[in-house]
Amino acid sequence: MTVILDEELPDQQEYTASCQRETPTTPKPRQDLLLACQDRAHTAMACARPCSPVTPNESRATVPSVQSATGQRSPRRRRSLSGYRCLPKMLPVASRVLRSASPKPPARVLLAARTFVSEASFDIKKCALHRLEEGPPVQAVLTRDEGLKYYKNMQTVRRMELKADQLYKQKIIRGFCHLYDGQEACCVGIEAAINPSDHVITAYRAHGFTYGRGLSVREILAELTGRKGGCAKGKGGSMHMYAKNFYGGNGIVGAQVPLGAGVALACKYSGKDEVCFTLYGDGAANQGQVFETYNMAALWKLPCIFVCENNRYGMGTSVERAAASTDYYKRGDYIPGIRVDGMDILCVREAAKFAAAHCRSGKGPILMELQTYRYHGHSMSDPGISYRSRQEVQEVRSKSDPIMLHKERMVNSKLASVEELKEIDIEVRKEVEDAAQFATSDPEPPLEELGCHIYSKHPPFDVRGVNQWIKYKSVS
Ligand SMILES: Cc1ncc(C[n+]2csc(CCOP(=O)(O)OP(=O)(O)O)c2C)c(N)n1
Ligand SMILES: [Mg+2]
Repeated sequence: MTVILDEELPDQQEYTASCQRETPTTPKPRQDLLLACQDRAHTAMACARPCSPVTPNESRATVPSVQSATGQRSPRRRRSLSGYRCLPKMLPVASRVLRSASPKPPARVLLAARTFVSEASFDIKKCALHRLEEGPPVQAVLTRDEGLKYYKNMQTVRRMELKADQLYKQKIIRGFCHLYDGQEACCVGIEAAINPSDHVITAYRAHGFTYGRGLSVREILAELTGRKGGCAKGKGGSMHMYAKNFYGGNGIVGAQVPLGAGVALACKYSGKDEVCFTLYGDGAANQGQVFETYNMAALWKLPCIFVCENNRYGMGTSVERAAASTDYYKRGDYIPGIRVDGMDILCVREAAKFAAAHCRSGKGPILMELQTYRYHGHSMSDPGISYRSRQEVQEVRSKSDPIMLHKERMVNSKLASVEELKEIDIEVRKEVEDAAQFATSDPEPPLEELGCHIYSKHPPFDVRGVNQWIKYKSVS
């Protein structure tokens, strides 16, 4: 299997980035010479990439266009000269390549074949089962479009979290902040399996699900920086983000579990074919209220999917030190359960589909344990290496990173090319940069609004102890 590292081909990245910059003052060199150089440089780079399938005998005129994740033709790849504003910058690179490459007639030059399969089937890890005869399938079909979408979504969550880390260290984000990097396959995989009309509730590690439920990076980062363009108007922060059919973002460990069962009760009561994914951590799994909720959900056959995101630690305590049984998928006792590889997006997707179908068929609740890992410490105040070693984190990153695994799958099965995924990376970085720009320049919510939005339907009112805000007028 070919291993693709996250930061592979920095030269290609630099090249593409430089293509986006204008150099209006540099005189334009001869166009015919530039095109020739450009082709050789492209060719050399394509040949150097270990995972690009290559086809002989393709000349410049027959190079197929690269499609972006949205299926649109990438303007940077167009053959017109307007797409090559960077050519003056490319000249030194191209001439180095020309000097080193043996002169070959264009017809014999190798170029990356940009033909992809439209779907591929993969063997996935079998889930361990509890009180179930049959579990999720052990094969999953992935279409090219789905694969590109999952890649982009996971990469967006990863980059957004890394940006949040940076803004926190710059003291632009303050207060609580729990990052989700490492766990991306869980939120993107579940979202891939359910309908927008289904429901999700989670704990405070909520940024990934907020994005998955349809909010933009801009709204999430602006919420983290406490600005009025944030998804809770800058008043909620990291732990209190909401979207349509997404109920947060809850700071009290385990408290969202009974709320999730309540949402599932509403689904059943209103007779809609909807389900509620109720997420909690391995730490929360030891709480009494979780077991009370299991009881009611099973008794009333609620369409509730209990999802325990087992990331191996509750704050600084490992699961072995905290739980008498770490078989979280069995801890609903009379509730059927599945243990799922939470680092593999296809496993998560298939398991979530299976669990949702179980609930929709009226069989009552089901429990899903997702075995995952968080790269960051518990929160921004935890460096995350006093109770676990750097090597442990490194090992998970290098062997089972969800984005890397998905990328390998896509490339090795010819669902996508390395270059194309790189383009998505660039798009994502830009989106996150723009969002950060917004999140640091948008004004804070006006002071006179601080008493609003405490209840959804009531006008602002004096809150005992905080009504001093009312008399201030905002100047921003
Ligand atoms: C009722 C309650 N007790 C304690 C805390 C402090 N606390 C915050 S997070 C946490 C650990 C939870 O770990 P886990 O459920 O595994 O979630 P993870 O952070 O790993 O996502 C604790 C004890 C709290 N917020 N609420
Ligand atoms: Mg945990």
